[in-house]
Amino acid sequence: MSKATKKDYKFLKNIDSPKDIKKLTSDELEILCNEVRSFMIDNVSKTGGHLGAGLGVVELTVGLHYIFNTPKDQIIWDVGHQTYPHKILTKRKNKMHTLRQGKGLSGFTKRAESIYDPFGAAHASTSISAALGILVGSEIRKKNKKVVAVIGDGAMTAGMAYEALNNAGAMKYPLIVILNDNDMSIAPPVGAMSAYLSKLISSGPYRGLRNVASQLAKKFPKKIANTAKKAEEYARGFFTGGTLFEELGFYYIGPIDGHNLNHLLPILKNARDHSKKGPVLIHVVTKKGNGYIPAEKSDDKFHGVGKFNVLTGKQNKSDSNKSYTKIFAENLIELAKTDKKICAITAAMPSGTGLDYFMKKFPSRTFDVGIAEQHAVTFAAGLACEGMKPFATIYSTFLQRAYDQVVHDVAIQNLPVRFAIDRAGLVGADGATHAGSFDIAFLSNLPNFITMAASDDLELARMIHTCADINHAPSAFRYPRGSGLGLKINYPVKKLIIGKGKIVQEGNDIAIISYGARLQEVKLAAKKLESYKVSTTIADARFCKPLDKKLILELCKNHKLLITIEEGSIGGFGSHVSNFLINEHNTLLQNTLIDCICLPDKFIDQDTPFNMYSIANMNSENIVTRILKKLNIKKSLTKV
Ligand SMILES: Cc1ncc(C[n+]2csc(CCOP(=O)(O)OP(=O)(O)O)c2C)c(N)n1
Repeated sequence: MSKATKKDYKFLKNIDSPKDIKKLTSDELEILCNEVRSFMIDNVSKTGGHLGAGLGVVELTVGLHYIFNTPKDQIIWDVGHQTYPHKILTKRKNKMHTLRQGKGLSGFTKRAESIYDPFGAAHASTSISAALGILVGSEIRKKNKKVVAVIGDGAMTAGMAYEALNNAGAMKYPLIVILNDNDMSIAPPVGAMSAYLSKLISSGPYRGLRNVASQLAKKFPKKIANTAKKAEEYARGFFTGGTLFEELGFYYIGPIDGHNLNHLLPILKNARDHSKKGPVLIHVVTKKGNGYIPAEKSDDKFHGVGKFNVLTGKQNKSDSNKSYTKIFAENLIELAKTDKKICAITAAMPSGTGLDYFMKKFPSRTFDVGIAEQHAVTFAAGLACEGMKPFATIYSTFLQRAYDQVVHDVAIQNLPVRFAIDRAGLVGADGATHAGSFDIAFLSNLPNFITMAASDDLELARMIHTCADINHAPSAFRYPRGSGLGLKINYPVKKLIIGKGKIVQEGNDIAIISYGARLQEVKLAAKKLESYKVSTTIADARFCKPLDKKLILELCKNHKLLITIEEGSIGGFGSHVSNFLINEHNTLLQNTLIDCICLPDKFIDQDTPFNMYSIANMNSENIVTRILKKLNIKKSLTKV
């Protein structure tokens, strides 16, 4: 339970923007923190969203807005999933009930949403780079602002964070980096960095007010620095603190209890006032889910939740079909039972990708590499060199980050890495940053690659089993977020013939060839078209590469309209089909119209997946309208 009494928002009700926070006394700030927590829990219980991370940074958020002069001074939050308290305190309190919904507040930071969000995020580990760029730009243009990056210990596992630290340490600008160390990513964090941070924390008690002056001695003008030096030496001898960051050129301060405003405020103030000589890293220790017992007690600290009961913390579960993610995990487990070469890689997403199940069965063949998609892909390439059968299991949106590794380390060397691409297509509440829009285009254009998209549960199972046997080339299969159709999967699963699609239904007038999970909407559209006496052939392409040229040719020859559809951007399946027809069978196009339905050339904000596909004009109703228009048939409101 939250510490503040429900609805008793004595101070929060008067807070519109950070300038209102500055009027409060330190005791009142403490109460405000409890109210923010309570308000956030109430809101997220109705909207769902990322709760644990925000609960962990309430004091830090209040402290930052109390000490710094936002929005002139800028706070760059990494990932942005922990910014609900920040949103509440920066003029968005009254919109929190719209969080992650259509036309509502984004679940992450977003420049277009608020002047208090100077940099948009959602993918991890960008904050230090962005903050450094903003600070350098601001110094060159003499804007005289303070810039603070707040990055989690999970996000600190990504290479990009080190590239930024390395650069910032050498540049000597007064960047302030706050490392929010809650010893959690979505799952417990992995790797040597995590162990290093634990060592820093266990090497001494938290530093509080008493050590602040000594900690910042180097930053003070010379006279004061001399006086403070003794204390500083004592402090440094006593604590082992921060060698790695110091070597990178940062002044390390910490570890500090991130829930104790009495410690936080003076340290933030000193960093603000005395950071002229170079970058500072403040190591703050917090507890993910802090102040809400169900979150604190749960394994994932309520990282991401659906709607829930505030009193019990119990989440509303809909009894829907098995998710695609689970189907993937079960099939990979089935394969790995008999094939010891099969192994799986995740970049800090064991539960999101279903590899937590795989890990339980095959711990020595599961690799959580941290938030490190680039490394994940090249690591998988290395495993493939040794005859292993790696399944690099990465959300479509996060695979974007590893594109050079996909091209240079996998495709050019023709290494049989299998890419299991979860969250393909539009994903709903996480919005544009998490949409899996581009992988069809950016993988299918690569020589050597074999690419597939699953239209249902069974097809996904067949693709996993097919991929396990592709030892001569890189391969990829994509599948959407959410539940499958509840189809029964019998083992052994029949494998697919590479490059062969299938006819789902035969018709005479038009043909729709679907690549991936839009197939269900296509079937609905074909049903609706019957009432207009339009008879539809439906094909499931299964493969974008290699294309089933024979099937495409047949469909083209025998129908007056051939439509492709896919849950991805231009440059994907439709482009491959049209290229093939234009380049190799141009004359056929005199008799057959070609139309390619794909995601529009714009980023679609968060909404329900259905509404997002409506905006993209890709639901059955939209497909019908588009086809009737092509056929010059007037659409009647009563018929559809
Ligand atoms: C490039 C990338 N990969 C994966 C994710 C998914 N993801 C979102 S939050 C998160 C954990 C972040 O951990 P940390 O930075 O410690 O923040 P915390 O949630 O613990 O506050 C992950 C892996 C992401 N946002 N971006």
